[in-house]
Amino acid sequence: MLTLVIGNKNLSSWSLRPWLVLKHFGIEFEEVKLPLDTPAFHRDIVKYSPTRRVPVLVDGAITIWDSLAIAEYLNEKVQGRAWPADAAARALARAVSAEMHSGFAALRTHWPMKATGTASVQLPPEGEADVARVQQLWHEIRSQYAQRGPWLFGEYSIADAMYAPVALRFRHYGAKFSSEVAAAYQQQLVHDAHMQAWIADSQLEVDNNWGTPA
Ligand SMILES: N[C@@H](CCC(=O)N[C@@H](CS)C(=O)NCC(=O)O)C(=O)O
Repeated sequence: MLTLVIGNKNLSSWSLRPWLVLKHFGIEFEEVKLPLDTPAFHRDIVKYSPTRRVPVLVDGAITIWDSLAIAEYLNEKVQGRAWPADAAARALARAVSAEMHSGFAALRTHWPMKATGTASVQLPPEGEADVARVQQLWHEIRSQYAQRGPWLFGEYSIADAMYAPVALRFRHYGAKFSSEVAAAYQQQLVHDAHMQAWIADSQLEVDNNWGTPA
């Protein structure tokens, strides 16, 4: 049995990614949730992760930290089905996933993920540039792959999980869309049943003050 250690569902964008990959590919797992920025987190994370960060996946004697490394490990568990089947789409899916993993610093800093609620926060120019780049990328790829299905490359892939937290950021901060195609894809990510379950759990955390130090 796999164990995925995650942070608060309302806050932990990196945790959401592998959680969605597990759900979308029907891989059974046990979820362990630690409250970020609390003494309990620092006490318990050392039992699981050498980096003291979430997410971390434990599969028997194997420990995998970092969301993209976990996604790649899960891809092997499903015989490569978590990336697009054709080589050109797969190469592009890997490129945009890596771009998400190592980029968009201004967007991530100024619009931290919140799975619930709304807020109005003005982005600096570099944050606006990140928003524009995400929307351009979504517009171009969705326009190319629309006939294959509703996800970024048609069928669900790791690329969709990598961009899922951005869909929640756009929702929370009320991002304006420059493209209807990009706006429709954001709705696809938000209204996904697994995403809705994550959002419902996030709302329970907020309602119960879960993870807030006493
Ligand atoms: N590159 C890492 C980032 C992981 C990360 O920054 N996790 C944050 C929460 S979303 C964390 O564990 N923070 C706790 C801390 O730094 O004490 C990944 O992709 O998994």
